[in-house]
Amino acid sequence: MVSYSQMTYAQRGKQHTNPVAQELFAIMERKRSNLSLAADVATKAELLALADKVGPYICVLKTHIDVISDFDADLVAQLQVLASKHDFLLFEDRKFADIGNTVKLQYGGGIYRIADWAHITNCHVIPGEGIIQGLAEVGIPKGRGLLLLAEMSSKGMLATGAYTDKNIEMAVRNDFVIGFIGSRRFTEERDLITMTPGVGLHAAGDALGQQYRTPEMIVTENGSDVIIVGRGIYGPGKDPVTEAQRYRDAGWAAYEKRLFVSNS
Ligand code: 6AU
Repeated sequence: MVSYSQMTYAQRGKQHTNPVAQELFAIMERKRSNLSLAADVATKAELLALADKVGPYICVLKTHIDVISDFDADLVAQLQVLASKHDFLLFEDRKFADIGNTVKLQYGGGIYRIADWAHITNCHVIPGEGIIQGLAEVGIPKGRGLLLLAEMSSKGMLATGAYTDKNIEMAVRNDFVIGFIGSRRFTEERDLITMTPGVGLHAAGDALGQQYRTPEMIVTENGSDVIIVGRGIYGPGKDPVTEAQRYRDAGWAAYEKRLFVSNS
């Protein structure tokens, strides 16, 4: 059997059944980019400026919308305009972690109305499978997709072993789940996309437990599909456009190397 990591993103998009996954693979192929920007900035103006500058080089813009000090509905409208202009998806990194009934309210309502605009969001499965079912009730009618946090990138993280395995089992049997946050390809049972944070070309980590690995380790060796990069692109003294191009090229080269190595 051919592993999903031996197939091109275009091939995987054509045979996927989830609309968000289809669109993501198509964007990756069109833009030759498996780079997601983690845009962890503090204001609306900074977020919009960064998304507009880096937009041409990414397949996914990842937000933490609750850290924006002057959030308003217009920010979402403008992010949607930028997503169409530059051809990327919106991923709200909300990390839901409550019972099904509560996450339904958090995902669909409140100030942020995440399900109305975020193509992708993510959750911990610590409460059990009801969290996926609650989010799916809101997200499926809107054509959204969910990632499970099967692992984390930080030092001492507790998502390992049997807990990671449970994530995989739940992902396989829930169509709303399009993949994982984690460090590697997790299963061949169906085509689940792995997105990996903790990516850096130079730094080893930060003072608060973040750990970085290179695109080659993550995409070529571990079979992950999307690299998520934040401070490596917009950190102090960096030019975001230059760095985004660098990470886009490194991520794509790592993917092409994976195809070459696994098919030869
Ligand atoms: O590249 P950085 O370290 O500046 O940013 C990494 C981004 C941050 C984190 O909230 C997020 O990735 N993240 C996640 C996600 C995406 O869910 C999981 C994880 O295990 N580690 C991690 O850093 O926005």
